[in-house]
Amino acid sequence: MLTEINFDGIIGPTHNYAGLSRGNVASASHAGDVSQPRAAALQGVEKMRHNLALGLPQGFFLPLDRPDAKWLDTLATTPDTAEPHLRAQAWSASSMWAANAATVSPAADSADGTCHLTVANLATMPHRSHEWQGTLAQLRVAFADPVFAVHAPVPAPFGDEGAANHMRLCDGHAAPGVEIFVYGVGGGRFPARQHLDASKAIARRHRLDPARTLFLRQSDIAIQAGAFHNDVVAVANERVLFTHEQAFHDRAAAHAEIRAAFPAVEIVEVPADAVGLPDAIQSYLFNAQLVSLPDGGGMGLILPTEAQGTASVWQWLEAHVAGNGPIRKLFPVDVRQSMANGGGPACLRLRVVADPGTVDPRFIADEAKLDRIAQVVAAHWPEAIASGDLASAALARDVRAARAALLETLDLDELL
Ligand code: SUG
Repeated sequence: MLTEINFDGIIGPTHNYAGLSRGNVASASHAGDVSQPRAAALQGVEKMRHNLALGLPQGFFLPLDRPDAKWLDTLATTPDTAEPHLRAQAWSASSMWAANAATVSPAADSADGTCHLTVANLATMPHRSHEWQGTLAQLRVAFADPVFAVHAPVPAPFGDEGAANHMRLCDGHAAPGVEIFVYGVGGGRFPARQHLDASKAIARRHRLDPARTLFLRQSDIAIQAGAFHNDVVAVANERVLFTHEQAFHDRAAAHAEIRAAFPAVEIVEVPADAVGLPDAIQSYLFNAQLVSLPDGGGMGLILPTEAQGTASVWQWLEAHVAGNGPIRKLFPVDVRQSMANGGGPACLRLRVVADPGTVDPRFIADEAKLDRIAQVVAAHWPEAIASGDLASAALARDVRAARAALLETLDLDELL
């Protein structure tokens, strides 16, 4: 049966705070902090456990091999000898944010009836620009069944950040949908990481129907306030678009285009005078998983605990739930370690509409497997990493061994 599966990126043993993402307020403000990779990964496992307990199908992706010696080799250096900024870029555990792994178009949207995945090039940020090779290798294993087509990235310099800038409206996940690509235009203080040419290339490659494909410009105000991806200010699920008033460049025109392409849409808009962009971005209100709960339970919002701690945000949400809006239930989850690098619950997952039986079962989670993952993390992930630790050859060996232990436990050592 076709269903939405959320694949979460398991948080890798090199998780650290190097302040690498310009335009990402959390990453910049936590630069130099001591990270807690073990606690971070366990928070991620708990989130998966939580969603599984709600009855939602859950998968996962593995951390990539870091520090990335192969990438440093292309720069004629090594983890031991690299300059500190390159070393930090090689150590980043940023593949945890699976929403940036790929753009996914379900089979129902494509002219060839195939589920298409294009791995993101993440070309704008050096520390993320070398994720795609490892991610592509993994997607090719997980989605090897011929119901899927896994594509290499669009070429740089056309920046593509994957599903974080892509939304889908539909009458049920298995039905044909309207796909919305949101791009930014550069020139401001912070970079626009999703380029229109990249989005259009993906839509062509995925053989989407132009009448059911929209390209909307993200507002400059949102980018400059720190919304480095659209999923920091908007999220969609089935007929519902949950969005901030200032998410799109031309709000009225964007809403009109959306309504014309998908008349059944229900736009749930949070006005700027109820929740300003700074509160929306700091709390990650929109970087939430908007999910259809099983057995007609309506929609739930899996959001970071920071949203509960932000008065304007929580007031708006409680009023919405009390007022019988489409979001019926709120589920705060603790992903603080990821949040401090700008990654909320929605960043940590990639949505794929598929029959779980067509996915390599090694990537599908159940309670027992999550227990095993948690055990490996507890035994092997470093407790803390300070910025000076990245120069340690011993730590580099330990984190490699930690990842290898996880891959072996999951019978995925072919990806070592
Ligand atoms: O690309 N942070 C990530 C956060 C990605 C969030 N994803 C979505 N919004 N979907 C980024 O900016 C911080 C890394 C550092 O500073 O070490 C980082 O890469």
